[in-house]
Parts: sequence; C-alpha cells; structure tokens
Amino acid sequence: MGSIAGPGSRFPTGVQALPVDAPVVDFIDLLKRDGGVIIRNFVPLDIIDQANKEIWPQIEKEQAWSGEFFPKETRKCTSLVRHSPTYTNRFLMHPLYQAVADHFLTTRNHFWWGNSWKESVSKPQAHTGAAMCIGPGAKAQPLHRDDYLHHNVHTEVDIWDDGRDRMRESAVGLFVAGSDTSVANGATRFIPGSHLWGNYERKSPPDESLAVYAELNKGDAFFMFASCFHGGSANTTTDSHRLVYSTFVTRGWLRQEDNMYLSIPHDVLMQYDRKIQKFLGYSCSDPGCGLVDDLDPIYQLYPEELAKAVPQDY
Ligand SMILES: O=C(O)CCC(=O)C(=O)O
Ligand SMILES: [Fe+2]
Repeated sequence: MGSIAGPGSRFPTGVQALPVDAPVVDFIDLLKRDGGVIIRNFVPLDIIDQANKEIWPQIEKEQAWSGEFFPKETRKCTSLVRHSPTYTNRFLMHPLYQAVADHFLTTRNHFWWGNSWKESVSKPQAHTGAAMCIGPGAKAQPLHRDDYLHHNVHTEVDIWDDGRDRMRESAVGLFVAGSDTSVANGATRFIPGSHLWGNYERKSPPDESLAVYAELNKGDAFFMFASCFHGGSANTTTDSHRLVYSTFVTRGWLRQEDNMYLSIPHDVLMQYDRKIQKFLGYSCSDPGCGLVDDLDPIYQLYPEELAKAVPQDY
C-alpha cells in the first residue's frame, strides 16, 4: 500500500478524505491505490434528514437477521429506491458517484461482426441499496468482499494497471453517513489495498489488524471497491445508533443484487425520470442483453412509444 509510483502516488500514504468538489480524477486515483476514499460533505444535512425520515418506518419494522452476517441489533431498510426518493435522487444519482462508477464499470470491447470491427459499450447499472442501522451491543460483521456475489475471482497484483485492470472491478460502493459513524458505534472498516489481493494466492483469512475505520460525519461518504475486504463494525456504545446508506453500482451485463424489476412497484418507478429508470435496469446492456421481444425494455414503461418501436441490430 502507498506505493512508490503508480496511481495516487501524489497523495500522502494512508486512506484519504477529500472534499466533494475535489477533481474526479483524485477519487479515481485513490480508489486505484487504496480501494477506498472518504468524501467530506457529500450531501447537505437537510438532505440526510429528509432521507432518514423516509426510511425510518422501514427500519423500525425490520425483522432481525437470523445468522452471522448481520448482528441481531442491526435494522435495515432494503430496496431504498422504493422507499426513499431522496436517496435515489441525491445519493444513488449523485454526479460524483455516477462519474466514478462510470469510469470503473463501463465495459468497452471490440468484436468482429461480419466485416466490421464493432465496438460495444455497456454502461453501469444500479446493483443494490440498503440503509443499515447498527444498534448498541452489535457484534462486528465478518470481513468480506462484496464482489463474491458475482464470483469475481481476483489474481494478486502489486499495483493497479489501467490496461490490465480495466475489467477487474465488478462493483463500486458508496456508503453515505446518515448519522456520525465512529470506531465506537460501528463505522465501516476496510483493509486498504485489499482490492489488489488474489483469491487463491492468500491462504489465510483477512487480518483484522490491517483494517482502517471509515469514520464519517453525518453527510460524509465513503467510496469503496466491492473487492475490498470490509464490514460493519461492533457497536460498543450503550446509546448510539449508526446509520449508513450502502449502495453498489455494477456492470451492465451482470445480474443485479437487488431484483429491481420485482422490488420497485410500477407506480414508484414512474415517479422517477427516464435516466433513473434506465439506470435501475430498464435499458439494454450493449450489445443486446435485457431485451423484451427484441426491443429495449424502456418501451415497456412508455406504451405510446412501444407502438412505434422497431427491433434493430445491436
Ligand atoms: O454496515 C456496514 O458498514 C457494511 C455492511 C456490509 O458490508 C454489507 O452489508 O455487505
Ligand atoms: Fe459488504
């Protein structure tokens, strides 16, 4: 970590915190170097309060998780797009997050198609969104890599290489602080540099002593590759609840963690604009994944356009 040359070497060693208006390339380079970077003042506090109000009824009625992954003291609001327009419009669609996700998760390749050397460009899509409120007394989540969902098997590398690693990441995470988060109340911890680790080269479990806590003020955020070892931490307080909005965006040709088609009712979907609908999965991944009767799925939402739509090459 904190390598000699390579992306992000102009920054001091250690996990960095940048203001939201820092250049996008700084966030990109620090992700390549460390796998995670903190963003100060990602959204204003009144926006956080609005989102918190929208999700709170769900948090209150959530059933406790049975198993090891979430402690019984954690309550969640899953399917955030369904429950919180503020989350959708201001966190998921935040221009900085969109730019960073677009950078790492757009897939561009060339293929022979008859005599044409055709370029296909698949754009990223929403993957999952859940708010997590860790209550007093909760145990730490096991350290894990979220990209195991996509069976993303990594080879061990020393340093990020743009050419070699352009397909390496399958998802980019955004954690927005709905409350202050600290070592004491369960801040997300992660192992900087662990996005460069191999799956099969490392024979021992992730070393907890390497973990760094992404301590955030309410309204701050944290970007992290899904390939980094991380987890929610223990809440050792007696009275503080840690609330974080967790989001992942993935490649257009991968299956989404949240089944957006079944979890977002039609009337809710139609309250969002077309750009958001497409990002949620109502669009094709170029070339030709996600079709309905050979047509782009967005037409299912606009029957007046469907009548005139014609199937085309992709
Ligand atoms: O709550 C957190 O800080 C992280 C949660 C997490 O890693 C997960 O649910 O996969
Ligand atoms: Fe996770």
